[in-house]
Amino acid sequence: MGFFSKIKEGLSKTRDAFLGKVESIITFGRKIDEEFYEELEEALIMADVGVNTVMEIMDELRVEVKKRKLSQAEELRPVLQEKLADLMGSEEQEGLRMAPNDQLTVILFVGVNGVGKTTTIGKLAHKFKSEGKKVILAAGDTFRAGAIEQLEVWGQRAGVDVIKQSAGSDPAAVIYDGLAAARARKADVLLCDTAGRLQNKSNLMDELNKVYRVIKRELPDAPHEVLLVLDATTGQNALQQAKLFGATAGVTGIVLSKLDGTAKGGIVIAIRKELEIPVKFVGLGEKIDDLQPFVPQEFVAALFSGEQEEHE
Ligand SMILES: Nc1nc2c(ncn2[C@@H]2O[C@H](COP(=O)(O)OP(=O)(O)O)[C@@H](O)[C@H]2O)c(=O)[nH]1
Ligand SMILES: [Mg+2]
Repeated sequence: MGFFSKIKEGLSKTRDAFLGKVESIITFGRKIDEEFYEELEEALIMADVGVNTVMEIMDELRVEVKKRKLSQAEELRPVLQEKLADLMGSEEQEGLRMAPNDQLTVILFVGVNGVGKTTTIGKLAHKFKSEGKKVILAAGDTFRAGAIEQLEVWGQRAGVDVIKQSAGSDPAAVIYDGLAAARARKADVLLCDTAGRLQNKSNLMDELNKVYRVIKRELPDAPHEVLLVLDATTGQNALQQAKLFGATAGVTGIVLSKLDGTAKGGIVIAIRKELEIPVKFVGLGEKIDDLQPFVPQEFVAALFSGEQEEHE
């Protein structure tokens, strides 16, 4: 399945809610008036596009309506799509920063409990492996019961090695071991799992800082990416987490997981608009190939693509 059909399928809940609502407001023969604007605004807010972003879109829509002398609601549909697309920026998908010249690339995963870090690592390991890369996973979540075993299951699925220590050991020591193994075995990519807990617990941030410093000390150019995993089903809360982690953990990119499980997929738009951090991947399910690079323009296109094209 190509990116577009995959993301369309993964976005079906958001699309149904969003498009369904938009379609019910933008009806044939309806005039653009205050009541119309209010309903549209509400529909966007319900999809978790974010209040600030919605306000901005609404202002721009009003300007366009005046400029283009529109009076019919249905004329606004392409304008809305255009505005959302503008908002997402025109640049292509931002790939991962990889080490040059076949050197080791180190990627650190951070995020609160249950957002999908370990699952994303498993999916990404599979992706790299199928590109012919040698991948090693480091079981840096030594805190949560069963976390190491869970990563090992993903390692088996993806067919890659997992470096671990016993539960409760120092995460920084595990990552150190991971780096040593990755170098000794001439791996291309090291994916480092970490514990979650709550984002406001300062010991978690201290722990992440220590892990970060150990990586930097061993390999000054690493970590090449610090990916913050956010759970799309938590809507605006995900945005708060992003602000917190972004400020303290040196996050370079976002993975938005569980887009398939929510009608609040508009959160991608809010994240993109309100943060400087690019969304690099979206999680669209629990299976090993349910991770897709995030392409902003295709996201908007998928959001607006109707049912009739579903089975082409
Ligand atoms: N539907 C869906 N479930 C996901 C996705 N990513 C992760 N999950 C599920 O979310 C739960 C928590 O994931 P996990 O990787 O253990 O989170 P962690 O605590 O951050 O490592 C698991 O049940 C995963 O199967 C996704 O993209 N879609
Ligand atoms: Mg985990």
